[in-house]
This record gives sequence, C-alpha cells and structure tokens, in this order.
Amino acid sequence: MAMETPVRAGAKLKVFIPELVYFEPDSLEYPMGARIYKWAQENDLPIRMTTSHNRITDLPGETDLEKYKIAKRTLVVGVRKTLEFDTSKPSAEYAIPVATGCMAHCHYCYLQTTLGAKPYVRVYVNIDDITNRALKYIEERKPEITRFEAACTSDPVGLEHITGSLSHLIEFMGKQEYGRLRFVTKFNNVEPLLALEHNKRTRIRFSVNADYVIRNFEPATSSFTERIEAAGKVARAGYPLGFIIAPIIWHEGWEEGYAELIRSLKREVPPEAETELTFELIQHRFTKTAKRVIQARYPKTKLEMDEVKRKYKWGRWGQGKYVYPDEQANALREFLTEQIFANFPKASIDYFT
Ligand code: 0TT
Ligand code: SF4
Repeated sequence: MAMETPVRAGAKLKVFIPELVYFEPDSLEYPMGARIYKWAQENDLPIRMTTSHNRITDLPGETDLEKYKIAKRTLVVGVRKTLEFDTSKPSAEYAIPVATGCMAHCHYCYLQTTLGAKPYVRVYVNIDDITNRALKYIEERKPEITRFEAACTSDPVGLEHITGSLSHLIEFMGKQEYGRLRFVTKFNNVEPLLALEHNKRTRIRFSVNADYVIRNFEPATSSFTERIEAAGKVARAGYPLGFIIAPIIWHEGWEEGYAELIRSLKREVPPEAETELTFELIQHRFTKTAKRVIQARYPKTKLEMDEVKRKYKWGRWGQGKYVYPDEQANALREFLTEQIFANFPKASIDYFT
C-alpha cells in the first residue's frame, strides 16, 4: 500500500487504480454502478459490499496514518442522497456533486479537514438525479446564467476513466442555454473529454504553480509538463480554458518562480486559447485544525503554517483562517497580475482570494 506508487503505468497514460472497492448495494441498480463493478472485476480488484460509507469498519491499516493512506486508495461507489447543492463562491453559483475525496496527496488540501478521518474516494452513480436537480437550479435563475463547479470536493478528471461522470455532465451542459460547467484539475487524463459536444459551455481549468510548490507539496498528481500538455489538448478541442494558481505560496525566490510559471504558460498555451483565457488566484490559507492534521499526516512537510506570520480572517461560520498579511497578499496579487497581463493581454483574472 505504498503512497509512492500512486498510479499504475498503462501503455501511455497513467491512471488511478484503487486497491480496494466498496459498493453500496443500491449503486448496482444504476448503469454506472454496474459498469464500475464489471471494471473492478476485470481489474481483479478486491470488492466489498457496505450498506453505507459511514459503516465501513473493516478498512485495513493499524494506525490513523495508515488508515488515511489506504482510504485515499479506496473507492466507494454509492448513490448521492442529498440533492441540495452547496454554493461555491467565488468560482460558481453551485457545487455539483459527482465525487468526494481524491487520491492525490497535496499537503495543503482542504479536503483533509473537510472529509474527516477516512477520506475515501467516493463516486455517485445516480448522475441523472444530479443533472435533473441542476436543471431545476438553472430554471430558477434563468435568464441569468448558472455556473456549476464540479471540483469542489474532488478532482473529477482523475476519476473519469472509472466513472465517465464528467463526460455526462459536459454533454448535458452542452444542451443548456443558461447553464455552465467548470472544473479544475491537476491530472492530465483528458483524452475521454476531447471529442464531446461541449458547445463551449464547459470551462476546463488546470491548477498550476511555481515549480517549488509543485515539487514540494503536490505528490501523486500529474507533473506541470503533463498538465500543460493536457491544457493544450482541451484548448485545441475548443473548450474555454483557464488556470487556477493555487495555493499561491510566499517562498524564497517566489517572484522568479511565479514569473517563470507565467512564461512557461505563454510558451505552451495555443494562441487561439488566449482570448478566452481566465485566471483565478488563491493565496494559501490554513485553519488551526488543518495545521494539526497536516502536521500529523505529512510530518516532514516544508509547508509554512506559522500563525505569527499570518493575518487571521474571521470565518462567517465556524473557524477562521490564516492568510498572508495585507502587505504580502498585495505584493503577490500585484506581481501576478502584472505578469499575467504582460503575457496575456486578452485574458481576464476572475478573482484573487
Ligand atoms: O483553500 C481552498 C480555498 O479555495 C477554499 O476557500 C475554496 C477556494 N476555491 C476552491 C476557490 O476559490 N475556487 C475554486 O475554484 C475551488 C477549487 C472550488 C471551491 C470550493 C469554490 O470555488 N468555492 C467553495 O466554496 N469551495 C468550497 O470550499 C468547497 C469546500 O466545501 C470548501 C472548503 O473551504
Ligand atoms: Fe486535494 Fe486537489 Fe490535491 Fe486532490 S489534487 S489532494 S483535491 S488539492
């Protein structure tokens, strides 16, 4: 169960193959559930049944840390019961739930605290219930456009070869005059998405960062080169393209690191994608709980989480978070804004948060 071998190498593409798969019995009544079951059998994966993900008590692993690592390699196939969507400011009006959990190991990831002690990778097979609910939200707001974020609680591109959910959502949204889909990813397996009828109603964003951040804090994701190649592919397939620079981290040599990032994007992004290009900028933040969890799970991390060096921002509900003091946040925002517009004069920056 080594974390160092997160992906099994295929002929060309590396994709996530779980080490254990649980099915909730109802899930097998849906075409997607039945298909994943067959796929798990064909791949000789250990299969277990569970009445609910909450009742999984037989997960291997002695310590909490082992259980955590194994949970990240465990797929739970279930039916989404709650069909109320969460809001998703600033990136969209609603979060559209197709999966929760992720097999990657980004040290700073907020899922570590939002998903609790056993963050299995859960996928929902009742995709028609989900799109029907989305349709209602679209109807309520029209003629306003309603945007749905599919990457709030997972990285769905990394799961697409198992579920096909994104393909389904993309083609659904392709038919919605007043609906838009968006998701962000650190994975490069976009091949299944290229030929879909998206009608430009899905924006695909890649999460990118300074080399220092990718190298130190993003194990088990696709490399920068792989992400940027995938960005070129989706742009050439006509999808609106975006980049999320997150988390923006203050580190030694950050100016050169981020300048080099923007220069590489400039070199690699096909010119025709530049007019519609968007950027979203998110500075690093952490809560007290997140700090404790991260230090337990990644004890050797170089992630700086010193409250004294940060500014406390009160939360509207519950716990507040630590962000950079205004002076540093402004320096990061201004520097990145300049670099982006110098290289991509037609792009827009959606927000800095
Ligand atoms: O540290 C992560 C931060 O990034 C969070 O404050 C959300 C934010 N974020 C993530 C963002 O600004 N834009 C994005 O596109 C995200 C990838 C998706 C997103 C998640 C979002 O836009 N808005 C949200 O409210 N979320 C939710 O934040 C999902 C989760 O429940 C919660 C975690 O704080
Ligand atoms: Fe979290 Fe995204 Fe990294 Fe997955 S790829 S661990 S969702 S930050």
